[in-house]
Amino acid sequence: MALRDILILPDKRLRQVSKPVGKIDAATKQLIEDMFETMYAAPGIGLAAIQIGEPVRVVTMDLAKKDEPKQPQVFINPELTWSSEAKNTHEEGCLSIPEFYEEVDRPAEVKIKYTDLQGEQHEIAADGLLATCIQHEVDHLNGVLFIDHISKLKRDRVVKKFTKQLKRAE
Ligand code: GNR
Ligand code: NI
Repeated sequence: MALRDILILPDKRLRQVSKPVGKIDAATKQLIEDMFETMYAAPGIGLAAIQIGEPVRVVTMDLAKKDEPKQPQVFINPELTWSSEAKNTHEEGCLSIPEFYEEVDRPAEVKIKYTDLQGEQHEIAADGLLATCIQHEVDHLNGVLFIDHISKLKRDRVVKKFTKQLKRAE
């Protein structure tokens, strides 16, 4: 297991389109372990592999509340196969954009096709927080960040702030 660094805005790697996973081999399983360790430590409820610099289509998630047992979930090559017309607004945050939160409108319900750790395919329906989170993560796999769904004014402001922070740290 290894705790990995999380890429932070405006890191260009966050804009890469991640590649599908072929075989689920030892390296994939190691990556997934690292992702869980990094996600739980942050802490976050979801993580896309590109957030630790690995441009492959793997997502980890755990939506359990603090007082509940862990519910680790892995989505390999997740695809949205359907999304509802009806929208839902949810306040989102992102481990790659620390301490910035904004309301985002997304389809309220989606269907997701994905492969599990055993290589089995599934298709599930999602609403509520799962629908929000899986859309946020599939966006990461496509190089899209939640700030791309907010107003240009707010987006430009947050990108500028993080760009300044990076320059100060250099
Ligand atoms: O930890 C996270 N919380 C969160 C809250 C609302 C909507 C999406 C998320 S995902 C985020 C972790 C993250 O950055 N995943 O990519
Ligand atoms: Ni994110």
